[in-house]
Amino acid sequence: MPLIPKSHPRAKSLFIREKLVTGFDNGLVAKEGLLAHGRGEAFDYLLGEKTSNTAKLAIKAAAAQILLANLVVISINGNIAALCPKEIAKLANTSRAKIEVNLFYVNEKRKQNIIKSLKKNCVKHILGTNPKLSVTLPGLDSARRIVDKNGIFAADVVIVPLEDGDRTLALRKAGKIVITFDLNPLSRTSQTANITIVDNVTRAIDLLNKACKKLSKTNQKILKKIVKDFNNKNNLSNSIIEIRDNLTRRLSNA
Ligand code: PTJ
Repeated sequence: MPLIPKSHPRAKSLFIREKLVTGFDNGLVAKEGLLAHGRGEAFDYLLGEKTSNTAKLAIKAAAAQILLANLVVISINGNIAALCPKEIAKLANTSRAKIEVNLFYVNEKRKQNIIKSLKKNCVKHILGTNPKLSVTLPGLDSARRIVDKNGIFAADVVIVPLEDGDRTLALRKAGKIVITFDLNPLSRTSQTANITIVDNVTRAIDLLNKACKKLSKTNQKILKKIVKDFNNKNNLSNSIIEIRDNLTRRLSNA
């Protein structure tokens, strides 16, 4: 008998949780990553565990921004490596993005496990692995400050799923355009990024891939208009309103 029956009313959420636990057992995820996932789950619950129209707007803006970029880098941490390595490989292909491993709870063994796992999932070229190419991102004290000279340091657009607020601010100060996936619309990362996709990365990443494909033939003028028309602050407010409305519905159903 499987531990989580498919018929369980919360099976989807429990399967995602299992990916994190397996990632932890395989040495990809930090202990703290399990806690970070729990916080995400709580917000996902409040958001109704579905991709909202607000998130879809952010996904479209993110795709346009990615297609307009000179150099896109996707920053990989333990949670992302455990949750969606195949989808990350696909996004790197469709958007010509580079992939860089960058950990908050820095640990060389875990980094090597993540690199191995990414390679198994068809990621060919991984940055953040050659100490000779390490440079420091100014204005940051955490281990995330060490970045690759040819990767995050050189990028004009950086995708930072499940990120801590300090680096988002440092990246913005360094003139980068920051795209994030964060289920918590109140987090510092959400509030500081240029484009915040308030959705579970496990749902939104495929939608971002599809949006990149769909817009790939769109001319630059239209892509620029999509980005210009997107307002992150308004979008975040709408995500908070969605949570409020979900709670209000619960109250009236009680
Ligand atoms: O592997 P490391 O060492 O780089 O560490 C990675 C973690 C995630 C532990 C580290 O970056 C961290 O501590 O992150 P925070 O500050 O806890 O922020 C993570 C954010 O991601 C929180 O706002 C969560 O709500 C959100 N989150 C968690 N799971 C998901 C998520 N957002 C989207 N999809 C998820 N599945």
